[in-house]
Amino acid sequence: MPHPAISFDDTTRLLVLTGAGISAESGLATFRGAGGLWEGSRVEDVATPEAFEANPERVLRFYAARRLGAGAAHPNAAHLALAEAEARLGDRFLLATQNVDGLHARAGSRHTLEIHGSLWRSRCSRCHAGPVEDRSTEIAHPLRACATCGSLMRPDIVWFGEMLDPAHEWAVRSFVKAADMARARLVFLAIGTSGNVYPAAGYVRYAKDLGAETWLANADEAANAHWFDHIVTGPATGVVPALLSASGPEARGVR
Ligand code: BV8
Repeated sequence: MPHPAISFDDTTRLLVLTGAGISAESGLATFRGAGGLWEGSRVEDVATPEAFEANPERVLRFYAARRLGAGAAHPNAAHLALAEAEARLGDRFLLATQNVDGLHARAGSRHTLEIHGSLWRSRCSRCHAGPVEDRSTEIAHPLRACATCGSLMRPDIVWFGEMLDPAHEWAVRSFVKAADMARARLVFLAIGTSGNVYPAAGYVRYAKDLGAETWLANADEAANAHWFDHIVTGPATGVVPALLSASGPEARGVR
């Protein structure tokens, strides 16, 4: 059975939230579920500021290993479909990703909110100098000192218990509010996320409360599934290009 397509008109706005599942077919592990990252490492040991304080080398090795994997991965058809939808919709499109792998940018997405940060940047754990680009995959000796104050550098990643960048939160909420004020049709599409991690898992409710039509494209159930009007179950590379196929003529050939 063919996957459904979201209908678009000239005023439809699209807010997309992606999670680890969109990168699964690029070969990157998700967090929860069989073979997930949290099976190999406990969140408390590698993805909290306390973990970094207690054992920075273990945390830095975890992220160096993820850079190795992400560096060898390539964007897939779902990443590419989102980049093409952005090119077609322009400022009627906004992508917020929980992923830190950088695959959306490599697929051509230009205006992506990396709400949980990026594997490819590090910042000082004390003086907040940076962030600086970090492509190090050095597992054996992962410690790096800040060039400004000499303290340890840490991944530019939002760990559990840390606030997201207020500018990102503002951008998501403003996009939804602007659609509501303009009485424009807003579609909220979540892709490859289990809906467990807040505040990202709450964006669908915020959008729905302001009138959005909500879609979930996921391989299986999500914890916040009850907020979605439409649930399309399947692999992102099969589902997402079909869902976005009516978002407009090919960007390259737009008349
Ligand atoms: C914060 C680091 C203030 C980067 C991550 C209520 C409100 C606010 C906060 C909280 C709250 N309740 C609890 C909290 C605290 C906490 C939280 O949400 N805890 C959860 C576990 C209950 N939130 C925070 O701490 C946030 N900070 O709000 O600060 C505060 C602080 C304390 C207390 C109150 C307020 C910070 C959250 C960010 C944490 N950092 N990662 C990294 O290492 O990557 S989160 C981590 O989970 C990743 O970023 C990941 O992206 C994210 C979400 O996971 P998913 O992407 O959904 O991945 P998952 O594996 O779970 O699911 C993948 C899905 O894909 C599956 O459903 C699967 O079926 C599907 N799939 C698989 N293959 C495919 C597929 N789908 C399609 N195609 C396929 N091929």
